[in-house]
Amino acid sequence: MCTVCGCGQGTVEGHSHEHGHGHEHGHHHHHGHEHHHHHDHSHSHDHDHGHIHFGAGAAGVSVPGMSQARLVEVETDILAKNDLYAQGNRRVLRALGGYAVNLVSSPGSGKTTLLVKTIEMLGDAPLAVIEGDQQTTNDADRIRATGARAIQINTGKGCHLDGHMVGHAMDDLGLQPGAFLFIENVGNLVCPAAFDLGEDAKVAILSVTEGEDKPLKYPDMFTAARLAILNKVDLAPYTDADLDAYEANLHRVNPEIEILQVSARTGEGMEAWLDWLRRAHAAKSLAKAG
Ligand SMILES: Nc1nc2c(ncn2[C@@H]2O[C@H](COP(=O)(O)OP(=O)(O)O)[C@@H](O)[C@H]2O)c(=O)[nH]1
Ligand SMILES: [Mg+2]
Repeated sequence: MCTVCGCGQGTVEGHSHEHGHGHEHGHHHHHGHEHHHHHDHSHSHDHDHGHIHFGAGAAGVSVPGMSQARLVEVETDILAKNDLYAQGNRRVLRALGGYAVNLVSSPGSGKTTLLVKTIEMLGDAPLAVIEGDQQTTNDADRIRATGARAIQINTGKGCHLDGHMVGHAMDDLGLQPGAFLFIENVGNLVCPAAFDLGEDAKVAILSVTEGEDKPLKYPDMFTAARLAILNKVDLAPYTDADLDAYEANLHRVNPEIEILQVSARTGEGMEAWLDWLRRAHAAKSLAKAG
């Protein structure tokens, strides 16, 4: 179990991923404390539950048999290891002249739809995609249908991608020089905020039906993001969505955040997003040269 966010992820080593050459290659190690746990409702089968309570201790979670001090130690260790992997990924990307975007959002806000449209609009530009989901290869299949290279990472019980998983996927993808790397994180506005993957920018997608208060409720994510894409603006006229309130709340939690209003469905705002991407990539290349 991951004590940073309380998810079922083993450690930074615990994951399975699919290689580019097609086979599923699981290396799942169970660490941590799992035990049989009886509920007052009955299950038709007997199974293990990770027993995690979010609590008020220093670690923010409580795990039976582990002191708060020990938990903080374990969390720090997990994040320190993750940061080493992330730094390695960043070095590889810099050497290649690549640019990586970590797309974060709640499930269904339009990450895959936006990526498909982005890939179509980028035309011949070299790019590759890493897809993160707990289960299925649906999203990687959607990306591969465009002709782009994509690797699916299934995190099982895990709720976020980590630097180690992304490093393996980058090896398998064989990134081309100057490529864009798009990483679609597991749909979740909480845990992906804590894990650096070595990306150049986190881009948070928020769709107009999710509620104007979401930036205030999940400030870590919107603080970590450099750009927020307010997606599904085509639906705004049919709902009571207040786009100004979305923007005001985003700026309240992160005064620096850039915001683009987009519809991945109609294409509205997509040129502005493509401009943002190209400018960010060019700025990184200039900084490297200078
Ligand atoms: N109306 C509308 N629907 C969208 C838009 N973007 C995505 N969707 C739909 O929202 C649903 C979830 O999209 P998906 O890309 O799978 O979201 P993800 O879970 O964040 O990857 C799908 O039915 C999409 O067709 C948009 O801009 N406008
Ligand atoms: Mg998706």
